[in-house]
Amino acid sequence: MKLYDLPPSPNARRVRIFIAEKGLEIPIVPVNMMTGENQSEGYLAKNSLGKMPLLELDDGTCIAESAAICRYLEEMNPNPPLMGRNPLERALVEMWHRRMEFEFLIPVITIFLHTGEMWKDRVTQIPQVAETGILNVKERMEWLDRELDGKEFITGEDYTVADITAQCAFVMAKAALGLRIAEDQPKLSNWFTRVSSRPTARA
Ligand SMILES: N[C@@H](CCC(=O)N[C@@H](CS)C(=O)NCC(=O)O)C(=O)O
Repeated sequence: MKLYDLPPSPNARRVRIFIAEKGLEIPIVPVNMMTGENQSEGYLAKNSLGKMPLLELDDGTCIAESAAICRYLEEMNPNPPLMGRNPLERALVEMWHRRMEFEFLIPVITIFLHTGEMWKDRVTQIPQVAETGILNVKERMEWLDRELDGKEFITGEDYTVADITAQCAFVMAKAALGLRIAEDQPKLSNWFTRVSSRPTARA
């Protein structure tokens, strides 16, 4: 098994953190997007969208999409559980995971695509998309601060894939967009400190 990786990518990072939390050792193959390696015939045969991360199994089966990779690894390595222990927990983790993906990770990546210098020649950048996106993400940060009231982690007591996806979104928001958690959001800020201080956070 090997993981095709794009080191600075938040999607790749969430899978790396997931792997580290599981205590798995999976060989990493870095893919150089800047030289177009992900658009090579060989890579497109593995993932026709040319995106990373991608998990290739020993029989050659390729699993793209971070959430699908995490699902496979969870099923194959149930401990520690990162996607819930029973039907209800699994549904609630998925609910929060999707919220973290749709409300934070995808918007943050979209803002970066519409503002980042490196995307200038690859994407038609529309400043208004970024402006609206920033306002929406800020609003969602206020929402999440309220939602974290009385909770250790996004879904409750347990650290899950929802936290992993959210922490990757917040790291990117800060590093690439300068979008920080506001001072009057202590619950969100404390949660971020908690997840960032886990040994796997730099995976
Ligand atoms: N929905 C996919 C998104 C994967 C994705 O967009 N990866 C980006 C990096 S964050 C990528 O590989 N971009 C390369 C490109 O667009 O050329 C997932 O969850 O894994």
